[in-house]
Amino acid sequence: MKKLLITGFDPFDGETVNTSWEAVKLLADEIGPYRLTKLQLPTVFGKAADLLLDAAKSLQPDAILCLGQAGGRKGITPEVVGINLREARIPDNQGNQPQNVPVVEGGPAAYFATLPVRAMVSAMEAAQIPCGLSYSAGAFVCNDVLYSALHHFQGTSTQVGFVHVPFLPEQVGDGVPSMTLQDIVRGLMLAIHAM
Ligand code: PCA
Repeated sequence: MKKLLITGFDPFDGETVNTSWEAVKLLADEIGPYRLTKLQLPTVFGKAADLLLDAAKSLQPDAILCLGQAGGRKGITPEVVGINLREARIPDNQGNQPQNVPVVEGGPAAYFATLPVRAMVSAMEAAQIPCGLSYSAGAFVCNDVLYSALHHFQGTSTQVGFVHVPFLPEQVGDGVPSMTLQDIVRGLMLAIHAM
């Protein structure tokens, strides 16, 4: 079987859960051609990417799919691009709040995700799961991890991608979009099948 390293984040910004990790925990251990290795990452600049790359070094995965929570989004959104920028609106879980600094000193401005993001969206659309491509993963810890992994695996056969998922219904008040954990997990399974 192929090896998929799949990650979610710990709660941040005063939340008690992070949708991304709740979803990872519920995914089957085998999906399509992949055997999954699950890893929780801390919402901390630099540290999250270091832990991911350490895990990848020992696992040697065929693909890396990182998940993060993007409160306010209406659907499951594969990210098209990671940018070489750290710019935080809120502190991370260790109090870091960088402004206008690169993820990788001297690195290119951006990398495109190397997982088939369009096929992943098509598979979810066909099942009427709310979803869509996203052209910005922000400049917080999620983007940090995406850019770092794309930089590290550029030119190798390891495919890298990032998917943001919405809040759960229990995390939001009126007017803020959310998705049930069941729908998020169903969508992610379809997206992984399409990889
Ligand atoms: N979402 C944040 C970091 C951790 C998470 O789940 C982000 O979008 O950068």
